[in-house]
Order: sequence, then C-alpha cells, then structure tokens
Amino acid sequence: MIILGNTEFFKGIGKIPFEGKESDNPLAYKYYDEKKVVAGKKLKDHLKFAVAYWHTFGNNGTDPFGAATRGFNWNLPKDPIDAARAKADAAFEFITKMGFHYYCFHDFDIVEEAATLSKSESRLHKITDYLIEKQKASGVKVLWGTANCFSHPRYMNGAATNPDFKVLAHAGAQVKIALDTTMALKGENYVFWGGREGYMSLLNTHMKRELDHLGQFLTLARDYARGQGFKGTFFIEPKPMEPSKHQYDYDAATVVGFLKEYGLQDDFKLNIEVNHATLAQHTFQHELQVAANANMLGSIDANRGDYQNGWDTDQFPNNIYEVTEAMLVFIEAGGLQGGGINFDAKIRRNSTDIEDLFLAHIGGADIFARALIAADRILSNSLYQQLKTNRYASFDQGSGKAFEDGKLSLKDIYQIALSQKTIEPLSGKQELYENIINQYL
Ligand code: XUL
Ligand code: CO
Repeated sequence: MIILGNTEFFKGIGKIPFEGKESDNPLAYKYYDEKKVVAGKKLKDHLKFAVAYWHTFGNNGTDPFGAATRGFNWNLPKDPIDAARAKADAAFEFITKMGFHYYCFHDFDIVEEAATLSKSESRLHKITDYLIEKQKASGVKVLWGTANCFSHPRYMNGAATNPDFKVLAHAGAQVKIALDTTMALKGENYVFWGGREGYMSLLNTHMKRELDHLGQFLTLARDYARGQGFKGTFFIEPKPMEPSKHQYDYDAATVVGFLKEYGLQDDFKLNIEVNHATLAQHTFQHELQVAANANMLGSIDANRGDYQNGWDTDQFPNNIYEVTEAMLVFIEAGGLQGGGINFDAKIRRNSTDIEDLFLAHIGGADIFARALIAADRILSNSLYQQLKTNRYASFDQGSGKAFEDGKLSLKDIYQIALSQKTIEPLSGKQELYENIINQYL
C-alpha cells in the first residue's frame, strides 16, 4: 500500500533530473532533456507532456476481480472539497517534481460529483478557485478539460446520443459547466471522448437519429464556448468500442467524415490515443497519418495496448519502434495543432510502490523524447525521405504529373497505356525502410 505523508505526498522523491542515457538512476530522465532543441524547437514545446488526473491520482488498482491495491492520503478527508484540495496538492507536487507543465482532467476527477447538478456545479466552482491559485504558484497549465459523461448510471444508454432527452439535457448542462471550468482554468483545449456514444444493439437503436443528435450537441457546445470567448481547439478522441459494443467515434477516418458531415471541421481536431488505434485494428502511426491528412492532428493520448489482449489496457508507452514510426508522422505533419502528449495510462495493479508513478511517467517521457530525436535524424540524415520521394517520381513529370494536375482523361490514360512497352517491377523496399529505422534508434 502507498502510505503518503501529509504535507509532502511523495516523500523522498525530488525533482526528476535529466542525467542522460549512461545514468543508472531510475529516478532520472535518460532522453527527456526538456531544453534540448530538436528540429528547431525545445523538446518540452514539441511534446507538451501532460499528466492525466484520472489515472495518476484516481486509479487505486481495482480491477473487475479485486479490490484496491493502493491507498491515497488525498482521499482521506471526509469532506469532498477538502479531499479535492488534497488531491490537487498531490497533483501539483507530482507534476512539478516530474518537470511537466500540463495536466488534463474530467470534471469529476477534480472534485467528487454531488447528488444534484447544482451542488456539483458549486463544488466545481470551489475547486476551480483553488486550482487557479495552484496554477499561478507553479506555472502548470491545463492542456485540456472534459466532462465525464459515461461513468454515472444515467449515461448507460449514452449522453448526447441517449434516446431520452432528459439525459441528453443533463449531459448538455454538464458539458456547459465543464467548458466553464476549463475556460476559468485557461485550458488550452477541450476534449470529447464519447464513451457510451454508440450502441449495444442496433435492434433498439435509431443510428441516424443518434448521430444527428451528436452533431447538434457538439455544435451547441462549440457555439456556447466560442460565444464565451474560448479560443482553444475542440478535440474528438476516436475509440471503436469499450464500453459500448460499437462507438460512433470509431476511428480517425470515421471522425473526420463525421466532422465534415456536420460542419464542425473548422473548430474540431483529433486526439489520437495509441490503444484506441490498436483496438480499431490500426497502428498508432496510421491513425496519426489519417488525422494529419485532414489537417486535424490535434493531440495525443499516450499509452499502449497489450499485443495479446484485445482491450484497453492503458499501459505506459514503452515500444520504441511503435513510437518512432509515429514520430515520423508527427514531425512531417509539423507537430500537433494545439495539443500535447497526455499520459492516458495507468500503472499496473501490482505496482504498489510510491515511486512507481514516477517511474512510469519517466519511461513514457523518455520513449517519446528518444523517438522524436530518432525520427528527426531519420528524416534529416537518412535515405528515408529520398526513397519515398523516388518511389513516386513518375508523378513528378510527364504524364504522371499531368494526371495529378487533373489534365488527363481516362481516354488519354488509355492511349498512354497502349503505347507503353513493359512495366518494370518497382521494389517497395520495405525491409530497407525497416532497417533504416533500426539503424537510428
Ligand atoms: C477512455 C479514454 C478517456 C478519455 C477522456 O478510453 O481514453 O480517458 O481520454 O475521457
Ligand atoms: Co484517452
């Protein structure tokens, strides 16, 4: 059990230093030197690491088969506001010791939900005032806020897509309050993850009606926040399933299509989560690329799945190959639009030492830093980009270029093909690309 002190919650652990890859100190960064400049920008500005309030300060190790394995002193106060303040103290101590500059939260991560909407709202006002003070004192900022419209039993049939308007209205009020909270905390972005926006069975579901409701709901949320002067970006976080059997924000391609259909493409971008990508049977790199193609690569929820399990294990990232491939897309897209890298990951149920939370975040930050450095070197020093450019060289001139420019008809193409002699095979060189990545890790 983690037993924490009163004033200092993470006793015995100081600010995590950068010591470089020769260091054997487990509580030091090996690759994440926040001031290191890569591709013209400091690592901290490229990556904007954020701590996820819910996992890091809320997850006590419970699973469907067993009780908590970790206890937190910040949960000891009986009064919900006292508990929320203690949790905020712990959160800011942790974030500051990590040397991170951001956090992300759901409304009811920062204070426990009350019995009524208006009581919850007044609790949120109180804790917001406290968080404003903590932010001022530490310089730590909000990367994004969101509303938890999936845990309470009222949301068992969805929130914005609930068949009962009363539930939709409750969700609308909750989102309004969460937007107010995020704006009061000067949050840089706002996220919608539609946990139960989907269906369990199509037999009882009007899919088209529910999708229209979701489009309308997001439009109202956007209009409200913009009316209040919110300048940040709204993110949708795709996930194919879990907790619903099928979720409407299935994957990046589905969300891009949805946003365009409902006229939301100018205000919304995507928050891509690694384990959600793999649940959709895509690679993380694929999901980032789809978002980047649409100019909607907004933010990242960093974690990883388990290659043998088919659910959202939310483990801390540690696959250097996977993250390096992703960072190639990240750099080529010009980085994230407004967002950062939020560790939406939890330590394992049997990770019960006080230092485990630190070790997990250090590992995650080091993997992203190392991958970004490697990807930058691959792009600037290796054959990678040249190989890719050469692969499409036939479209850079002559008939290929005319085709790209829309100057050829199908009949023209027919004539060209008739006059062609043999088509020489053009190797995809996949193994060479793979070797290049390995060489630069
Ligand atoms: C759930 C998930 C959420 C969102 C925020 O899988 O990723 O934590 O990131 O609601
Ligand atoms: Co997430």
